[in-house]
Amino acid sequence: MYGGGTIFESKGYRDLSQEDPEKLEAFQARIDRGEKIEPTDWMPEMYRKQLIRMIEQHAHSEIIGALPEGTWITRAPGFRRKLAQMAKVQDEVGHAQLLYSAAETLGKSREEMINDLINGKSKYSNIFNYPAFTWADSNVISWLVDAGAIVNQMANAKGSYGPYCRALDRICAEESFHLKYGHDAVVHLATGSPVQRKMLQEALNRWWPPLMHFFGPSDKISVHTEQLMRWKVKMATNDDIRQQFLDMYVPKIWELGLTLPDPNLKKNPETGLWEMTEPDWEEFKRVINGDGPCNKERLAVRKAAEEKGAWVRRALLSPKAQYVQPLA
Ligand code: FAQ
Repeated sequence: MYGGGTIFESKGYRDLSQEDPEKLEAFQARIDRGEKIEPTDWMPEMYRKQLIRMIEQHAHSEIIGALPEGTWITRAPGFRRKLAQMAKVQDEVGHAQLLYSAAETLGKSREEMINDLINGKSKYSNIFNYPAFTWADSNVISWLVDAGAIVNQMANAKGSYGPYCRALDRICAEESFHLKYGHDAVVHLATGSPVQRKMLQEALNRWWPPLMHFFGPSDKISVHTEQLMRWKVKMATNDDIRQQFLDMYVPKIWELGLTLPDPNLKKNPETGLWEMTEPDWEEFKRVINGDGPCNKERLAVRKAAEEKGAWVRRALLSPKAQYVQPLA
């Protein structure tokens, strides 16, 4: 609840009234026993619908997430950093491939998913709607956005839907390299010249509020968490994951002599929980609904890529393509 009500809609995702109660009970029992659900198994329509929503949003986040760092490939300082940046961006797009394949097992085609992204019907992570003005912005994404993604994905990789969990296992292995790359780049700036330190501090100040949004709305106003936890699609609540992230990374940020732009951020020694200024959920809602600083630009780039690549897809799907011999 938020000021007396949730600011998000459940959009009928909780309606199980059409399901056979016996089947529902047997399904829940499988989940409670820790079994994996596979694509051909019986599942409630809402479980399918929720998974498509979540995996699809995750896939979109990976391809859109490649854009802010992608713009820094040509401007990365030095050949070594350019190579690493390029490899990271390529990995993110590969993660989208894995995730789209996992979502397809639930019955939604990749074409439909991409169309829903381009038309603004599907969401993707709030955080990629902010600009990466400097090289330090790109480094903060590589370190802290990847760190946040890993905390979320490590938890959900132990969830109930087989294809999603297997994709997450592979993604986490690669993300751990990204994290090391991002940390190395941040340490380089933090231990560099005063100008580099200033650039880094300013980037951190810019990215902190969207990073606190990144883990999703607080448990008091999240609409899907309760059902998704029961079905073990989410293995921890949004607040739990945010707390885990703060616990792991705030000390590391402070160790580098950097500050965070929240005067209320501190760990309560009695509860063991981090206290912070309540994120601005109205801004979050605006951004995820299309009105952030870069939403239009991000979708325009995706749309252009889709249009430019149409001839490749047409050629590959053409009946004549099957006669083309692969190169030896
Ligand atoms: N951004 O009821 P809840 C990455 C929406 S991967 C946008 O709490 P839920 C890798 C939510 O969809 C990053 N929208 O929702 C990388 C819902 O709206 P809807 C992506 C958000 O699903 C790194 C409404 O708010 N990771 O970064 C966000 O239970 C570097 C109510 O929220 C994943 O997608 C948000 N942050 O919990 C790439 C992980 N949060 O759909 C490049 C999988 C919430 O009803 C560079 N997803 N909303 O219209 C999840 O774990 C969950 O979906 C949450 C949200 C935790 C994101």
